[in-house]
Amino acid sequence: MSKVALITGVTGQDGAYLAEYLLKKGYIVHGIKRRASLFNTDRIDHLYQDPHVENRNFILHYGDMTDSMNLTRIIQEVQPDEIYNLAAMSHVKVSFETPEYTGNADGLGALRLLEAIRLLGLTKKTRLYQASTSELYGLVQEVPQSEKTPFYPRSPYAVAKLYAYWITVNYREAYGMHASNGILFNHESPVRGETFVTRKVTRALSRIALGMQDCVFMGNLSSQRDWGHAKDYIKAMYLILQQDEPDDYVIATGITTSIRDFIKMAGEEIGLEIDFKGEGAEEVGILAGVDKARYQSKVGEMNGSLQALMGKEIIKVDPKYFRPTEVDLLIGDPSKSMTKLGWKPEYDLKALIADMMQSDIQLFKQDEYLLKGGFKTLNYFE
Ligand code: NDP
Ligand code: GDR
Repeated sequence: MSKVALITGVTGQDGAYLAEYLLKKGYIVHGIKRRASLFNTDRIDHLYQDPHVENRNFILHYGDMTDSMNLTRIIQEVQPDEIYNLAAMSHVKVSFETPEYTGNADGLGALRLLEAIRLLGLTKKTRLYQASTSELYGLVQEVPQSEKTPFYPRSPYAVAKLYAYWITVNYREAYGMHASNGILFNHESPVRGETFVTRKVTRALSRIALGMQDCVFMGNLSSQRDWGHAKDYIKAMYLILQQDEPDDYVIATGITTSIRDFIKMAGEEIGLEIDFKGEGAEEVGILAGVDKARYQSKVGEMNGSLQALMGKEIIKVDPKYFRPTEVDLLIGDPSKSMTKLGWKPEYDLKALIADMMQSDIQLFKQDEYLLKGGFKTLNYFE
């Protein structure tokens, strides 16, 4: 008998990779997607199965983390062996603008799932994975951050996730549920949301390299993050639910890098040399040179627009991207997950950047073609 998994947030970065991974393992995968006025299934379209065909193993349900009745009904129908709660308003900066909604979806949303499992009498059958986050550590108490490091959340998002973390622990202790937290540090990929910093950079540098854009505005360039590849991190989610006992695990690489250095590395990947000067809101990144051979092998023939940017400011800072309270430094200690789960990441930061840059260069080459043909208007969002 195939195992049955239910993934909330299946249309997101992690949901898409996890759904594909579980399908390959022979699972029947159910996913919850939100109703939107436009299609929002780009990341999972390759997994789509015609609803009129019998014996599907990938099934989508409309739902929302703010709707208890909807979640309870879906869980009753699906009777899942495993629930992966990945749905969230996941943007830290946006959570300052939508704090109540974020608390409802990200905090109470987790409670709604746990309570549904309990009320439906599924506590012995259904295991739950809660997508917890390194944002819980917030204001630096110690580095590297481990399962024992105290939390100090610094945004409405992180405070909501703190509730979700503890309600997961509480249901485990109170009702003996197999409910676990993965405290995942930042993880990225070619399908990372466009407004998170890594993807914003790989998209902007791709457009700059192709002569489609002159400059990009960024926020705090000095914060440091422990970045891994989403493909590696979803495997840890799966492993956490396969353990005999529920528990909480840090998933990280143990290496931290500043936003500034990430930009430099992403530039180097395609042959762009970027030098930074100045401080704070006055800091700029200048296109100091182009390694022509590397550019040619990664991007193609160099065009005049890029030549014209030589010596110019291609990175600028706009304080509108600063956060009211920032998380300055994250470095995770993954020793527990490595020892107990046998988890080990395959991608390092260089390989992650190569994957993202290659994908975005390809994406904007297609855009360039469509723009030239008059089939598209230039339209990008930060
Ligand atoms: P994404 O933002 O890419 O995906 C979030 C998913 O949640 C989307 O499918 C989104 O739907 C869905 N969603 C948002 N609000 C609701 C709602 N009210 N009801 C139902 N679904 C909703 O996030 P990631 O894939 O990057 O992250 C997955 C989870 O892991 C999130 O909970 C995030 O907070 C957490 N996390 C992420 C880390 C990272 O570095 N990526 C690190 C640590 C934790 P739609 O597509 O319609 O917007
Ligand atoms: P984060 O990711 O807040 O760590 O949350 P994000 O990529 O948004 O920011 C990382 C750091 O980069 C700085 N920064 C900018 N950020 C954005 N988005 N845009 C900019 O222009 C910019 N310039 C500098 C930020 O200030 C910050 O310090 C992510 C999300 O996936 C969460 O859901 C998840 O829980 C955590 O990672 C772990």
